[in-house]
Amino acid sequence: MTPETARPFIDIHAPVAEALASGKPVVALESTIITHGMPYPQNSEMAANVEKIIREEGAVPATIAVIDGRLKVGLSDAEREALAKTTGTMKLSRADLAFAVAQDRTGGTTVAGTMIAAQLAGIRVFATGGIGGVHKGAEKSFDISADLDELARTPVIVVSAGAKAILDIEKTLEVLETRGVPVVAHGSDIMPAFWSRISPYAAPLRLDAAADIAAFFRTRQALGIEGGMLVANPVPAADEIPVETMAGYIDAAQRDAEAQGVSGKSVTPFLLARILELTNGASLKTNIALVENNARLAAKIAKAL
Ligand code: PSU
Ligand code: MN
Repeated sequence: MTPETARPFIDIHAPVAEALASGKPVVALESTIITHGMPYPQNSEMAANVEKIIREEGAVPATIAVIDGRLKVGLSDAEREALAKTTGTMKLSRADLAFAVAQDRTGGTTVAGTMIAAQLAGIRVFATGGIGGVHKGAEKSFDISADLDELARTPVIVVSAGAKAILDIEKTLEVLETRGVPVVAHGSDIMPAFWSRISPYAAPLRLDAAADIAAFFRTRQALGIEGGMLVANPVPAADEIPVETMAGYIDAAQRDAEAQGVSGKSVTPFLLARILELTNGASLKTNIALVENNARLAAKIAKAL
């Protein structure tokens, strides 16, 4: 599965290699959420828990990261824990994944970076929290996440809770449509908004069963239609923060980012950290709950595939 030229740079963790060889379901997990998305020790607890949930569902987790220049597909507990504690790591997307490998650096992989690694390893399902997308004010800043282009080109199913509500969800949906990325809401007619179960926007497509999502993906591949697919899985009702409550915090965080001149790769981590402060940690609790919820669904899709 892995291209010959890529092999010297990739370490596939033994349980993941074994699962792939014997056709068992594998779910990829990103690591920017560990290195840039949550503080220690919650990042470490979340990462361990999500792996546990995937195993409980009968699939094998593969947390992906670059450690000292090695592209790791699946981490040992010790490696995952060390990564969660390491500060000053890179945030690796399509543009800089190979830079980190060539320069022996360490970094968390974004949705785009993780999709590339998953594809290289032959993993077709990936669970995360929220994808990057079109930022509010993108008509001025041009800040559009590389995650969207990756979804358009790399054949991996990404299970998310939608686009982070710090983004312009409407424009994000427009770009996904233009680039031919199917957006499938799981069990809902409405596009979720990460911390909240609903956004003001209709979901482009809806499927209720993991098996149907797997069948849709297989059909797409059979028809020779390239690229990935975004599954938007609403956060469980018990864990959600209502849209109206989040709106004020998001606006405040946005204003702080502008006032402090935050730009580029730092925007998403800055907003997440600021919202965590503003909500007194409630946003983090919801973030963890939705990632766990996505891991569960991703494992079911991987099994159905
Ligand atoms: N979801 C989270 N926390 C995060 C991210 C997603 O709950 O930190 C990360 C993902 O790795 C995503 C990245 O790919 O943020 C998007 O960053 P940017 O907007 O710079 O492309
Ligand atoms: Mn960006």
